[in-house]
Amino acid sequence: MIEVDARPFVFSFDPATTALVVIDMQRDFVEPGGFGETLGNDVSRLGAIVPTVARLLALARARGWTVVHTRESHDPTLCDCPPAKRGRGAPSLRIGDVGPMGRILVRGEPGAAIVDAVAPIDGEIVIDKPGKGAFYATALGDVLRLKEITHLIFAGVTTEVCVQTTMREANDRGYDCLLIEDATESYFPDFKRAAIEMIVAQGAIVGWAAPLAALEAAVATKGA
Ligand code: C5J
Repeated sequence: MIEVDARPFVFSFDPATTALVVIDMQRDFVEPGGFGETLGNDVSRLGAIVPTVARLLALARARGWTVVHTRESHDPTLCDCPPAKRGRGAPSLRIGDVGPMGRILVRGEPGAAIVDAVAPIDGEIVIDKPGKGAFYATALGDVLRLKEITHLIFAGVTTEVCVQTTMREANDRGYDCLLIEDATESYFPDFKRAAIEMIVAQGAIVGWAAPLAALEAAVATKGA
């Protein structure tokens, strides 16, 4: 077992039954001209974590851990994008509209791709999800069950939307979840801080949080 110095207490996991889940590190959220920017956000905050997510991926790959990437994305017909989602906010471009990186959040378009520095490699699982949670309307639950995964380590964007939603879904399904706090980001620093506090509150009611250095130190100690 690997024991990570985490909040609110030590997070223990067996790498054989653990997956790293990297949420929505897509150009549409991280780069100028995508969905995040059309909503009026400063995307540079999200771009700043790319090197940390890459370091986390390098650790997982070096140790042979299961790696899952998610992409928030829709069918080109938008049959999986309800008005309750497409109509929200006042973006300059809505989901499905054509922007500088192709149609916003549509599968197969350049903007829906994961940024190069943290892109999936052969053998890694990629889940396209129409919702905020990665378990909703996807095969993620089945994929993890077949691999006998019990613990999930999370990174990606945005902390309080798709990361937190997926952690809550995972917690309800019985997974123990650790969030790598410097490998996740929000357009709103206060929301990131609050989301992490909510996750670890009340004795890890949703899960644990730790910096990447704590995970690296724990792995180095075990030589796992
Ligand atoms: C958002 C996400 N923020 N991946 N999506 O709409 O968090």
